[in-house]
Amino acid sequence: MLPIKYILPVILIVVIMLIIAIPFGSGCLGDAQCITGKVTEIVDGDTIKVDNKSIRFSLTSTPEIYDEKGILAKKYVEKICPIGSTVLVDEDDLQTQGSYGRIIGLIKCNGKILNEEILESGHGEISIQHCKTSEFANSDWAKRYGC
Ligand SMILES: [Ca+2]
Repeated sequence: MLPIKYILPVILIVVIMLIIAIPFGSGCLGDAQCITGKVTEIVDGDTIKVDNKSIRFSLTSTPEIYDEKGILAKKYVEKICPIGSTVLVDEDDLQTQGSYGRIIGLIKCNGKILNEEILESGHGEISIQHCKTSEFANSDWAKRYGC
């Protein structure tokens, strides 16, 4: 048994360690890349750059940028996750081959999942064809939109 005067400091240390560990523990699913970085460019409604690396939103697709709807989708992403925001990229463990040199993943920004937000806002559509090849197909949002 520890002397009573050590119990409080030990409890305090444990609590502080838990507080530090919690944000890291709740990061990514699976074993693929888990990247924390800053948004350096909004390319379009389903692709952004994080520390200059291109990230394609898993399971979602927005119209091309030369289309009016594509521009609106890009503006929406800029609004909810502006350049300079800190994001967490959870690479899709079932699509680590990427897409045209882009990492495919789930992006968390300002407490939101961008993949989900782009669907919920009506700016994008779910990529049904990838439901069988995505780590995130069983997420609540993916199922809600048709996976
Ligand atoms: Ca993952």
